[in-house]
Amino acid sequence: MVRNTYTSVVTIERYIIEQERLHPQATGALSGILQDLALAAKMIASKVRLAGLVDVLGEHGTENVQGESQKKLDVISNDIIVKAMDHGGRLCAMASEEEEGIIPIPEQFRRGNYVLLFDPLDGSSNIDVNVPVGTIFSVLRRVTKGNGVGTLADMLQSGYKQVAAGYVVYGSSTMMVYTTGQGAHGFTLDPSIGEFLLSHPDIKTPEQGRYLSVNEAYEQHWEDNVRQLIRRYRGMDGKREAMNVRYIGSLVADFHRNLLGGGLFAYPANAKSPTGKLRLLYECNPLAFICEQAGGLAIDGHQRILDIQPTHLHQRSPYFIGSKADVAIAAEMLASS
Ligand code: P6P
Repeated sequence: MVRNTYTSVVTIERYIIEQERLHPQATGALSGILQDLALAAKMIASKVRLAGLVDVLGEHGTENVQGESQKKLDVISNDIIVKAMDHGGRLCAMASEEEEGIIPIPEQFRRGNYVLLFDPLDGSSNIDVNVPVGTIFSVLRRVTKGNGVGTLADMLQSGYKQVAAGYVVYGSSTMMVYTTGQGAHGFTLDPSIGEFLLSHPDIKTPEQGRYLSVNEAYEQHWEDNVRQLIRRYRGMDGKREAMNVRYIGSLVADFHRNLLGGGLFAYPANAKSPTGKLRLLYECNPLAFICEQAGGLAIDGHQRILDIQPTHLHQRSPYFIGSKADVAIAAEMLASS
């Protein structure tokens, strides 16, 4: 555990190296992946910051695999990450919310022993109205032998197998939060020098929180026990005090606020999305890793998110994530379903 013993400025690059030193057997490949992701985050931040000024808004005219119309920034962010990550020699494949299949590492580049899964710009439908959006990433060690291109088997691993995970929130400031299993650490971008600086070492989320983030417009489409659960969080059954509802419709922004302030984000299954809306591999798993490292918990209503054995690259999952005591109520009240 690297304590923030520094009173001076610590850049993300330096912190990553210091964490690497905790593992004498480390080759530096994972550090390289994280440093390249920090570069990609700075590049995306520069685009997002100008979204209102440059004619980047509006439909790109293509649709992604989810059948959603793509904002140009979705495509640009996806391309930025692919181009920042494909030649470092540490990855054998990537997967993105914006692309149907596996993204191979081009033949001309060396391949490594990791795979990267990411949502390049989650919540992008909010860009036009200047609501914070985010990038989410997950890193796994390849499980297939040899040094060929990574395969689906390398991607379809349970979340507890992640070796690193993180997110970037492009909000009032740009922050990158990551974990390699030694705590969750937050870095704030100082755009005047183009550096992510350590601002939130070893984040711990409150045991019980004040914020409830859920889209209650779906109440009529929830199972009855979910309806009862949300009533409990809202203090309507007299069993606990009411939580403050905060829902901005941008997963990374809602998650980040609750991680720091305490609370619960819920995207239950509903009649329209019978397996939930959020994507297991590159949304639910990485944020669950971060949340557990900060002392929180993430479940699908029946089991720990990180224990789910994936079967499809873009599979969805019901999602309850946040302060441990708040998620425990969900585990208890949904277990019977
Ligand atoms: P709803 C954005 O489209 C997103 O994927 C997440 O960022 C966000 O939490 C969720 O969907 C919002 O979904 O159905 O409440 O609009």
